[in-house]
Amino acid sequence: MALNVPLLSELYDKHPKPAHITFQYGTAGFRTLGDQLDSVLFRMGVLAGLRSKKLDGKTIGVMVTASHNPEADNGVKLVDPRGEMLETSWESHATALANVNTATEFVDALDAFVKAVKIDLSKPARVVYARDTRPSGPALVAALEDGLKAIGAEAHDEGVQTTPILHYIVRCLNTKGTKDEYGEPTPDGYYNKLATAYKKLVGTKTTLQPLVVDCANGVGFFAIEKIAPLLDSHIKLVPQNVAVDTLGVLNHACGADFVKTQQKLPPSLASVLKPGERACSLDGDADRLMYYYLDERGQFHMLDGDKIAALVTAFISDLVKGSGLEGKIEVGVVQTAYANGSSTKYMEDRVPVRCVPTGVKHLHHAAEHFSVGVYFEANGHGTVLFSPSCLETLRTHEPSTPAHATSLKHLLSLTELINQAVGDAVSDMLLVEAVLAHRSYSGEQWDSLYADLPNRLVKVSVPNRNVFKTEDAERRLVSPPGLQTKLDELVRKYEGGRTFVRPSGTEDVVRVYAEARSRGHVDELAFKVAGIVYDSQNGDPAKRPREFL
Ligand code: NG1
Ligand code: ZN
Repeated sequence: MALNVPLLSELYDKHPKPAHITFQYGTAGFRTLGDQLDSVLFRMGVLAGLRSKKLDGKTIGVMVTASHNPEADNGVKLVDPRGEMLETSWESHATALANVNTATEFVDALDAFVKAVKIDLSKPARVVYARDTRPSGPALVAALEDGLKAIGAEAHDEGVQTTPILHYIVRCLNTKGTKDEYGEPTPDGYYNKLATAYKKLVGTKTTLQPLVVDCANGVGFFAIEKIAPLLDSHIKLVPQNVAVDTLGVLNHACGADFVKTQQKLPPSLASVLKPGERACSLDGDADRLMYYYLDERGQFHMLDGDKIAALVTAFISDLVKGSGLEGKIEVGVVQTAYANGSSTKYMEDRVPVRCVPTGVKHLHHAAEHFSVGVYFEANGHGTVLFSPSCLETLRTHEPSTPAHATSLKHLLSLTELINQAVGDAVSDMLLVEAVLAHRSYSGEQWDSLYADLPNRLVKVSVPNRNVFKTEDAERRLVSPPGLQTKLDELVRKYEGGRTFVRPSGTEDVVRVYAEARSRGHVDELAFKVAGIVYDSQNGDPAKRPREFL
């Protein structure tokens, strides 16, 4: 069977590539202004079909979202059969296809690709897709559908869904009828699975105070609306920032990224949250989660991905001990260089900890090496993975005391509650709430597990961020030459100082991270480093950002 060249060419011409743009499949797929992505979506439809054919007709997912980015942005990423990110080796194929300039080039590139990776075109292609609430979504989905048609894929539209629900559905579809069956492949299947597991886990524990949930004016609101009634009286969710139909408000002055980067309360919650109360923020596609609370004096305190990881790791470790499985199940933690130094210390005192480069796929793969692998990025994206052998142990273990049996039962509920495919704000929120209920912790008690070192993240615009190359899980620069030595000299002057510089995988900037013992020091350190980075690229002194001086 051959490619349908006339159809591919005809539909290709409906989705011309804007001139002078080079697209790149980065850590979160393609991401840029929504109105520039039409050609990319068409091509990703074709590629998703080919990926499915290559994997013998397994269902591939396509998610149209730009997550926490501004509303005008959009993006697309492919989801592999077990609900994980697209295999790395295909990222460069995606980039290559996105950048060809004519129908002939496109068909030739497809032809060469089909031969090179040995795709049997007679195999079926199955693709399921969804989008977030961005206004550019429907048109981009139409372009995607043309791509799916051009490659002859059987396509299924899940409409507007959170990113984690799409990943969940992909995993369910591909495991249906196998021993790894993951659940009913529908959004309702997802809500029921999570709600049932949550209720089992909290049982008769005292109900916590209502939880304010900032939905970032995005798709997360739909998920909260759907799951809230299924939780009965176990927890009351109070959704805020729910204006999904209002233009211009998605992720604006709200949401997980706002809280993490601004380290403050979304202004819209100022009149909602009272001293002593906790709240959380989702991002625009509901795969990131940030918690926070106001102390008795009304002061804001943030509980980020690192704090979530610490809370969950300690809880799971205790359950493993409590069920008599210590030594048989190893709990480990995976972080990136952005993890707060205090969190790393807290974890290292309890469990093995690994540091990997930024990007969910790195964290996910490293976490798979533990029986229970907890991974969270400081920005609130993360989950907990249970290895197949751990699941087997949990299912077959014979508890020797009633206390062992209770802990075992809780561990089994956790394997149902926690999304095994990808970081999931709704699942993680219920996980946190369950642990808080078990521990009888307030936000303040949770926060006191360790004290964050003051930290600062700064962006620097440079002409070409690709000249920045790193090693040691991005903690050190190897290029431009000599720059790391300058940073080493500088950081030595700050007590508890740590800094690193890396090119962003999702924005055209270089990121500078710094931490130190005091707020004043960390700001000074971060801006000095940013200045050094800017100057190293012969940045125009007249345009040097004032704060870098
Ligand atoms: P980049 O732009 O590569 O720093 C950002 C986040 C990552 C990850 C990706 C994907 C930070 C500092 N970086 O990556 O952790 O979440 O986006 O969305 O938060
Ligand atoms: Zn997101």
